Order: sequence, then structure tokens, then C-alpha cells
Amino acid sequence: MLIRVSPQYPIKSSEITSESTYQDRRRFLAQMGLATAGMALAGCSDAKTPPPVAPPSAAGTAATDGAASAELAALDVKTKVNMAGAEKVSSFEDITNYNNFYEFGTGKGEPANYAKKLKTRPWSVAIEGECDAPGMIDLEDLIKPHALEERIYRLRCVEAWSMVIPWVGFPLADLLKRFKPNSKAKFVQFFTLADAEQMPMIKRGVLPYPYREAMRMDEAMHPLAFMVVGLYGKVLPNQNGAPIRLMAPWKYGFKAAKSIVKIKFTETQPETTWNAIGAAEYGFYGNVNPEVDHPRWSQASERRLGELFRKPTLPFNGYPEVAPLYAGMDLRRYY
Ligand SMILES: Nc1nc2c(c(=O)[nH]1)N[C@H]1C(S)=C(S)[C@@H](COP(=O)(O)O)O[C@H]1N2
Ligand SMILES: [Mo]
Repeated sequence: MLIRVSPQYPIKSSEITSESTYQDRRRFLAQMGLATAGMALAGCSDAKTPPPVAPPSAAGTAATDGAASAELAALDVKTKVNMAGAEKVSSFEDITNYNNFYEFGTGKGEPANYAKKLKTRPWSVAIEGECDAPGMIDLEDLIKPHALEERIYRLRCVEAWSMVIPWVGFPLADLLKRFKPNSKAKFVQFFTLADAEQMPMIKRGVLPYPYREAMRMDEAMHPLAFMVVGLYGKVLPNQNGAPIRLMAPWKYGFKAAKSIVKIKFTETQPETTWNAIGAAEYGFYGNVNPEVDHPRWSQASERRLGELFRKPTLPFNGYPEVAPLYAGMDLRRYY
């Protein structure tokens, strides 16, 4: 019942966004081949070292990059909103070659390599828990009713590096409402694919799989919370969490579960992967907060990929409009 092969979601070839317009200023630095560091484990409690301080290498060259992105279908993007001010958008190379996706390896370049063969069609998402419309929904049916938007958001990893990414997707709230969460739905949990046949690190990985994330319902319903199906105007590359992943830009990147296969509404706070393996280092909330350091490194500043100097980290990653969600909460305790 769940598997139905259906056409790609809305695509219009005239809508192709030119990568070059975004990345020309970045290409120079990337092509200098600045030394790769990338040794620190993504928000991983096993890591003994602080996060890397050297600028990353952009593993892709312009040539391979063009080839890779050419295979990705363009999406029919209806509106575009820049929510990163005057900050430069990160290059397609950086966004797609410097990844955390532990199911495919802990090195920053491994997901780009090993996720190539991930099968993202057909795909369906199970809807469970405290809602009046549970069931299994095919990816195309999940996406179809939504007008696709581009949103340029900052992404801040708990490891203290950051990027600016032009995501394509739609508000998470609009999706969740369709499943009619009931009055007991206080949290929503996301489960991601854990297929040992396709994902080399499922059996050997440092994390318990499936990777799980969650938010309070009011956080998930906030207009900034975004369901992502693409970037740079095209279908999401596998290493970035194809075919569908979360983005809550005021939270550390580990909250942004990739390759989602199940959404579950719960009454009590669900377990989340990083929090379960290291609660002192990875809070349930995971809100970006320059005043609450990771036990092994400062969160006061960050390394923006492609830039030479660290920059200060902003409360809620520069999205203060979410602050009312946490009114009256001690953000040092609920980090
Ligand atoms: N399933 C899954 N989702 C995941 C991760 C992961 O290892 N597995 N890593 C998270 C972390 S730590 C970050 S910073 C972001 C990185 O997203 P990006 O590679 O698209 O920039 O994905 C998040 N989502
Ligand atoms: Mo991260």
C-alpha cells in the first residue's frame, strides 16, 4: 500500500537557479584548496578534539560540481526570501561536500561520496501518534499541495562552523496541520532512514540508529521551521538529506534530521539521538546560544565556510523572532 511510483514533484525547467550567481565570490577561496581539517566528529561525544579551525577544502571542482548538479532536476520555486541579510551565500561545492551525515561516514567528505547511490524514489513517510490523520504518505503526495519557496538561512553546526544555504521547501507547520495533530500532541519526533544495505555506517556507526530528532509542537509550528526538499533551486542532493529533511535555522544543525521516513506526534518529550548519547553536550532544545558553551569548546564564535576570520555567533543564530517560544525558560538549563 505504501509504495506507489509517481512522477517527480513540481518541476519547471525555466526556474533553474544559476549556481554561479551565488558562488562566484566564493569560488576563489574554494579553488585555493585551503587545507582540509574536518577531523572533529559532528557534535560527537567521542571526539576529544575541539572543532576544526582551518577553513575546509571545497572538495568539488567547478567541473565535477556542474556535472553533479546538472543531474538534479530544477524545482518550481514560487517565492524567494533571504533570511541571512547581506551575508554571502555559501557555494554549492561547500554545501554539498562538507556534510554531517553519519550514516555515510563521519568525515566531512564521506557523505558526498557514499550517499551517491541512496535510492530516494519511491519514498514514503509514516505518520504516527497523537493525530487524527495517521498513515503512510507517498513523497509526491506529501509535497504536492505545497508551493515551494526558497529560503536563505544560516546553518550553525554545534561544532562551531556555519554556512548560508538557499534551501527550497515549505513551512513545516503547513505539513503537520494536514495530519491533524490532536490536543495531546505536545511534541513531534522525526525518524530518519536506517538502511544498512545503503548506508555503510549503520552497523559500524558511532550513533544509535535510526537517527531521531524532535521539537516541541509550538517550535515545529513556528513559521521559520522548514521542510526542505531542495537547495540552489534543485532537488536536494543525497548528502544533504534527500529526499526530505528538516531545517530549524535557530537551532544547531544536529536538529535538522535528514532523509526522514517517519513523523510521530507524542505527548511526552521523545528521545533524540545526540541528546541520548550525551545530554551534557547536546541539549534537547539545541538552540544556538553563544552564552552556553559546549563542554569542550566555546560557542561564542563560529567559522563561516569560505571566510578567513571567525565571526561572533548570534543568539538563536540571528533569528530573535523565536525568542517568545522560550519566554520564562532558563536557557542555560534548557540548552
Ligand atoms: N540522519 C542524519 N541527519 C543529520 C545528521 C546525521 O548524521 N544523520 N547530521 C546533522 C548535523 S550534525 C548537521 S550540522 C546537519 C548538516 O546538514 P548539511 O550536511 O546539509 O549541511 O545535518 C544534521 N542531520
Ligand atoms: Mo552539526
